[in-house]
Amino acid sequence: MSAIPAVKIRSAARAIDVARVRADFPILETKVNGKPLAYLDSAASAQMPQQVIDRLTRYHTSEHANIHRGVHYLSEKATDAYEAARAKIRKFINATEDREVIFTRGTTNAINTVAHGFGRAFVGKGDEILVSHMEHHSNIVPWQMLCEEKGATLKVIPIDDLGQLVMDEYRELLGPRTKLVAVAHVSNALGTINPIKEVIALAHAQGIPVLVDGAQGVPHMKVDMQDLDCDFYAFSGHKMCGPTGIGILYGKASWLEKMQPYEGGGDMIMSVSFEKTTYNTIPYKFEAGTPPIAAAIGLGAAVDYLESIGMDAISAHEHNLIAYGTEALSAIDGVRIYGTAPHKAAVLSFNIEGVHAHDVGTILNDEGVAVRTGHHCAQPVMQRFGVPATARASFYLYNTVEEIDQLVAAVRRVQEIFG
Ligand code: C6P
Repeated sequence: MSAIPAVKIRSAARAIDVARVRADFPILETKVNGKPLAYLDSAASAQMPQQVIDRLTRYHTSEHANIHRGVHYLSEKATDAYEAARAKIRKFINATEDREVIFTRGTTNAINTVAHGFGRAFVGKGDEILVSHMEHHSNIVPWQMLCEEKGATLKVIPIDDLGQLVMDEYRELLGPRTKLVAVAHVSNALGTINPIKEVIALAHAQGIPVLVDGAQGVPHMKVDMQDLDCDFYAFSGHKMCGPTGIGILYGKASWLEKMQPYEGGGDMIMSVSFEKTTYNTIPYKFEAGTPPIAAAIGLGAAVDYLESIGMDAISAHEHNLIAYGTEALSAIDGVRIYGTAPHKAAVLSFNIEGVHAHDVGTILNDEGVAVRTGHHCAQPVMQRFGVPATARASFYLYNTVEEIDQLVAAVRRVQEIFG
């Protein structure tokens, strides 16, 4: 039994039957050092349910061929499955049209596609790109590279001590030189859920487009492209129960039409001669070469799976876990939590006084608890809070209060060892 009673489900969403969900994830039966695995690292990569693994197997055993290239049976089957996955994802994020959904290798590749395609066309000397202090490196470095190339400037929206965007400063930073705002929906290092709709509306009021890094958003909450009205939204399959090597760039068709392709090669062309090449229509203009077909189909299956559980139910479950985990870890002397915004996703970044985060991670692993340690590819966040690294526990639909108890016991064990 757990020491602290579970926090009440905050919404009317139906509760998750966690035992049933866990039965879909055979990997969660893993034992580490003879102890049950508590997998608390889904912000890095979530696990795949058997339904997704089975879909991948079915593709590989009975549907595999290259797509958009052959008229033969298997090629048509693979093409249909690939395009059906695109349509599922379109519906899942409520984009207007399938052609606004581009398959990429992941969030990083999606953001680079915009930095290259949008940046080359619309950013020039003296222009500004606005990011926030809580961004993942994938939403900093591509813009830095672009600014260097174009003689533009990268501006940074500050964050406060709770890990929230300072919205007044954001308003001040927006101006006639701002060509794009690029902000995370949810911080991977702090868990803060940003007021992304307001961020977008404020930029749009000045005619500035917005890219949302949704790597930690889509897996955990219902997102609606038409409601958010963002211009671009990027996310990764492997953080939402799908395979690695696949991600999505959502873009408004009006922008995608005007952007240059990121890579040249097969499938992104309409015609090629030595004199001139013309490009394919969207989304294919941005899908050069043979894409990760199996992974795209697997991501479609992951969307089916998440929908079968219900995104509201997943958010409510995670809310319970973060509330429970925050209370439990805060109660331990010598533990400091980073990211204490009231509106948070299921990410708990912490340090134990006098112990390096890597040592924490190693001892937690001895106790069967998997967390990520380090700077979480968000070094500016670490600098903001004056630490080199943190240990980060992150929760998903299959995690339990008992696993958080296992984390808490393991944290106490670290303190005993270093005591
Ligand atoms: N964050 C984490 O442990 P890729 O690697 O392209 O699938 O996703 C990059 C990325 C971009 N933005 C955010 C907010 C992210 O969290 C990530 C990935 C992982 O936090 C691995 S570094």
